[in-house]
Amino acid sequence: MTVKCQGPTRAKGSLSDALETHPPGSVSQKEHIVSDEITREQLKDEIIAALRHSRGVSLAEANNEDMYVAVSTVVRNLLADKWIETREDTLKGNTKAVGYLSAEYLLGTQLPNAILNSGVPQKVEAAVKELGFDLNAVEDVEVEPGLGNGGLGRLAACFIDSLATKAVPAIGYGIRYTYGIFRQEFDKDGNQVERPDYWLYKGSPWEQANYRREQRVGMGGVVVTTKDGKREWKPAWQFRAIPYDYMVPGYESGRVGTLRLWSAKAVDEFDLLTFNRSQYEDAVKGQTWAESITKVLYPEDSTYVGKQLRLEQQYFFSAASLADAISLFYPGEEHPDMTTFPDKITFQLNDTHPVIAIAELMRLLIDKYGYDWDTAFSITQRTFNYTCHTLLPEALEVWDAKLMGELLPRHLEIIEQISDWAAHDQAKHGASPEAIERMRIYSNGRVRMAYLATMAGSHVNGVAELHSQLLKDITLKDFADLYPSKFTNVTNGVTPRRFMRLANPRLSELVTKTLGSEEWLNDLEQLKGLEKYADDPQFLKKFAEVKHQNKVDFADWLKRTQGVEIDPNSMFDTMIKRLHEYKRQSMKLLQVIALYNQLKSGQRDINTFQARTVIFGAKAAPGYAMAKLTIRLINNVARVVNNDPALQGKLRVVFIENYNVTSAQRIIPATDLDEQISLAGKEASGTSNMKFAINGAVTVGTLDGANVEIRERVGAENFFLFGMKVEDVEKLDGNYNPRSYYESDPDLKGAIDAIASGMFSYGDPNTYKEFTENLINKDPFMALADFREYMDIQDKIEAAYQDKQAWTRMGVLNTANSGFFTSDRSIQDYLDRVWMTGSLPQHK
Ligand code: 26W
Repeated sequence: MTVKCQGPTRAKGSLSDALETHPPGSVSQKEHIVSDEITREQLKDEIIAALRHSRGVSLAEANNEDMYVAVSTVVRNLLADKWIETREDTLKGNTKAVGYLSAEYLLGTQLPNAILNSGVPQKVEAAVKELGFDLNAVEDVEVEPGLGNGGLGRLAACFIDSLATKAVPAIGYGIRYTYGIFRQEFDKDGNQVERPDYWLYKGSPWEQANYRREQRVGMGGVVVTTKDGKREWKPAWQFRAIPYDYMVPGYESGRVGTLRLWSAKAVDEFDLLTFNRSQYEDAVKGQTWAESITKVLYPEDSTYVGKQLRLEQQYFFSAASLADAISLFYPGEEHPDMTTFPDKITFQLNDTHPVIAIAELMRLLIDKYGYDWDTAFSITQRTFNYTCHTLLPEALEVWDAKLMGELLPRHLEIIEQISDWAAHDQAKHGASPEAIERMRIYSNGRVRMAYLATMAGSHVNGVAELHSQLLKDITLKDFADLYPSKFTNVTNGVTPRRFMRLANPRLSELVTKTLGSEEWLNDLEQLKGLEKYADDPQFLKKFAEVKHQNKVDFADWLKRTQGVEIDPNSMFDTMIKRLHEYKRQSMKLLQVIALYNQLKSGQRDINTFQARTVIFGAKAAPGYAMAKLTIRLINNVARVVNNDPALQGKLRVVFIENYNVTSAQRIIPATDLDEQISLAGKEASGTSNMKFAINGAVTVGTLDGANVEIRERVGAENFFLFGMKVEDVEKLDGNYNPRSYYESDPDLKGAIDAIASGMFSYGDPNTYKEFTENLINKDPFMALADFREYMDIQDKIEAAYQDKQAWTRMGVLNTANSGFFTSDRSIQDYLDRVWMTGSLPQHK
């Protein structure tokens, strides 16, 4: 019995006229991927068949794991037709497609999202129920693919969801790491312990190895000059690049996009000759070496590590993706007309990690397809766009030319030529010799990937207005002065399907009831319609009830998963993000310890104190010592504070173990106050801030990244602002004496002295010496300078929280005015400002 999916309706009108009337990104009419005619009976039959055929078990024998695979298989099959149709449309090339190149995708669990975007969530849930299973328990079986570190990886996942939902012809390209971001455990002393994340332990029903599209990627070797004077690269090693395809179902667009993740394998897996010479290990050396390329994700998320394997990973997926795109749009053509390539597909470089793709396309155009340098370069420039996600100098990738020359000798040659071309072009545009020197892509044995992307691409964008401005004013100033129209901004966004509809069904239901339809889910600005209910006591009551029930759920989950008790009637004050000094988890900790000291000393009355639960979630890069010491301190402050009877449980600190997308989906809907307290000018954008605002939490934050735009849109009166602005930081930079703040602020001194006294280390004064010394003597991100204002704003917050209705009103106005922060709007901005602009931006 085949389930009929909505036939290829668009077959009638050609894609072009469809797109004429519906420019890219505008979905004509709502279209479910799976036809509504499907019945629960049909779904039940399909699931039972999948249990028998793909799991070899009867319904009676089946457990949640069997059901997870069976339901996943059935939903995949329901999406298959639209997947094939979408792919065909994408390749018709009537409209330019988008290739999103990202070394990271933090996807989160797939089954709930696929069921939602299939368009028949209720029927699937009912079918599973009638088969005697609880869909939530079945969904909990799934291990999320942790193929990313943090913001950048999750943004890529939100973007491919929005590309499919807005029916933009697109392909996401990345790496299928066998081991994703490490699983974090805390040992008995509260230290972070990294465990391997073998997420493919039981395979994944969501990936499909697509051997027909495997590619070959070379590395190492030498470059020779052919008899006709051409340069030719002779790689020493060849690797198989196996694409694993993932469905990316759009929401109500009737489209299913593709995420193609590359996995490395040896060309000849096994060297029998060596084996027969009983050198067994050597016989498989090739295989293990090859597979090591895509074995594990680098767990650094803002500190560049110039390791060869990292460059191998970057080149491997960039080269495989380019070869795949060319063979997709010029199937079987030996001599494709590559001058049309930039009109068929435009590539977005997700930070500098895939920028080597620029040199790879130049190599293909010159060495393989025989184009002259200038033609090759203009094609390349029109093909690539670069998004920068950071402001930290230590996060900018600068490769050692020697290392790059050994692995990619031909690419280094080409980059040297681009570097010379750039210097020449900059001189032509009136740059001073000093500026040209500063802008050098390749000099002193170093290759600056951000500069290569800026000069060899057509657009450069930051990820929030403040960030994009700082890129033009500081990080890439010389380039912005010369090529102003190359620079633009696209403020980040998040998908409301996962971070509202799936994470917060209660709020989603209230919003749908109040607005009268679910259209807000792919037109999030409609949330504005809630504004008029901000003073409606009934609505406020329901809104507060939703938040409270979410807090009860979260408390249950925390009890179940970590055995920790928290009080849903306390204020849930959350800080979830990677552990990094610029994000200033340390300042949050100092505030908690100061509170503790004040409550212990009676300086603050425990009886009137607003009960508060401080929730942390954060992984630290394994090599980042200060970050790991901070994690240990947070866990030990929690141990002391939570077990101090004097506090009557009114101040509790919780550290969520192994913070990831799944736990974010549980914490965010349950949060009252969200902490976005980075030093102004350091957080490029932030995206958790957007997720919290959409889910009705109120933010305490600095004027940094997208906090600025969130505050502008939700209203200054619904945002707790504190701290130095970028210009204050610049003024203080260079003559900052943190010790003076330590000595002049008793709360601050008390908190730091408590740490140094051994209060959180069983009396040992040395455990956190590095931490306290670093703060008092260096404090690179000025936590001490912003501490007082932070303490004061927290007092205002405590007072504000007393008035539940007023607080709820602020939550409603955050939700109502956060429609802008949908990733659908970000994608539309990329379409308008970067991808569909057709021509190269004209320079003066
Ligand atoms: C080379 C090591 C490395 C690895 C990852 C350097 C930098 C990165 C990422 C760019 C770091 C990252 O995730 N940046 C975050 O990107 C988010 C999405 O744009 C922003 O919202 C965050 O502010 C930014 O820190």
